[in-house]
Amino acid sequence: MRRAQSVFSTLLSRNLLTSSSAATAAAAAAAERTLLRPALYSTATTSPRSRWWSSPSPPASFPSKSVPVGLAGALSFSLTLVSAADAKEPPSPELLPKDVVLYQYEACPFCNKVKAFLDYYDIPYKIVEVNPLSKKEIKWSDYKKVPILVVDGEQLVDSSDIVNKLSHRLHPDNSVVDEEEAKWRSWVDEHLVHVLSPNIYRTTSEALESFDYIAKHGNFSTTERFAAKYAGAAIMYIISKKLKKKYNITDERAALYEAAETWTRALNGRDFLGGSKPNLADLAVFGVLRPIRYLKAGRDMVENTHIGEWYQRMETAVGEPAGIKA
Ligand SMILES: N[C@@H](CCC(=O)N[C@@H](CS)C(=O)NCC(=O)O)C(=O)O
Repeated sequence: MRRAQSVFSTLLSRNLLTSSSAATAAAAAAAERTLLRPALYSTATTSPRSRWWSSPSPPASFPSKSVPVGLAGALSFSLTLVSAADAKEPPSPELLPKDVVLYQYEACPFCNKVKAFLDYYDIPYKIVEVNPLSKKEIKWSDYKKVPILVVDGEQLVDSSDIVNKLSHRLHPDNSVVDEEEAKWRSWVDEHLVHVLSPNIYRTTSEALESFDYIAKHGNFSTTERFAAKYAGAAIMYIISKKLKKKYNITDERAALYEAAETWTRALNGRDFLGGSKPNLADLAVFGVLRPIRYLKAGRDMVENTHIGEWYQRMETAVGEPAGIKA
């Protein structure tokens, strides 16, 4: 990865930074550090549940999920809502943390994994969008990545560890390790996340689509925003080809479809891997896929595999991202 980064730094400085403006150079630095991660999009659908805090609307620039029309469609949609509402697991109020702050990049798959957990369990949280260039919002921490979750003043880092700790807090009596759940959570961190970048930066237009979202929703100054979109898309288009090699991916779309089908097969006819309710593996897969769902890669994935029904059940069960901008 380091070699890929330096290659791209060089390429960028030779070919793209003709004006060598500070903002574009800063965007290049950001691309090296941050934009190696998938450009992600948190989407939303109408939640059947009431929320403690109001939810943000989905970005207008993104196509929203289509809802089936007609009697059969309406019926199946209502049934989905009913079963998803049943799937909800509200924790007892005395176990809920009082103050939760998520330091994140909107586009980060690991951050979205944590958000899927918080949203599913209706844990109210505030969001601090970190500027990937200056990272000034997390200067107070020794940890230089996101997500960072501050729970009642305690710093938690690393998405899977964060979820483990929160889950233990909500279910203190549950010490049994579910091996199937653990296996698929590892699969998300070790396989699924690596398939994402090569897909969302696969072509120049897909890279631009991804960075259009990142530039709009990331914490950038106006000048950084413009530079981030075009320099970031160019860099990531090239880096994604390196990532393909690094993770031995020959056809990125085939790898994405294969991952989606592998997950669907793992469900083995169940609504969720957890059975009638999502477990931590369902939340992890959903969390990392959520930002790409309405990008071209995610649309292609749903059109060409069997993952769509599970994804829709998860959207309904988890509900809208409910974080409040701090
Ligand atoms: N294993 C960590 C990975 C976190 C991570 O790599 N986050 C990326 C953003 S998606 C990051 O902060 N990279 C450092 C940077 O942006 O400088 C987790 O699961 O939380």
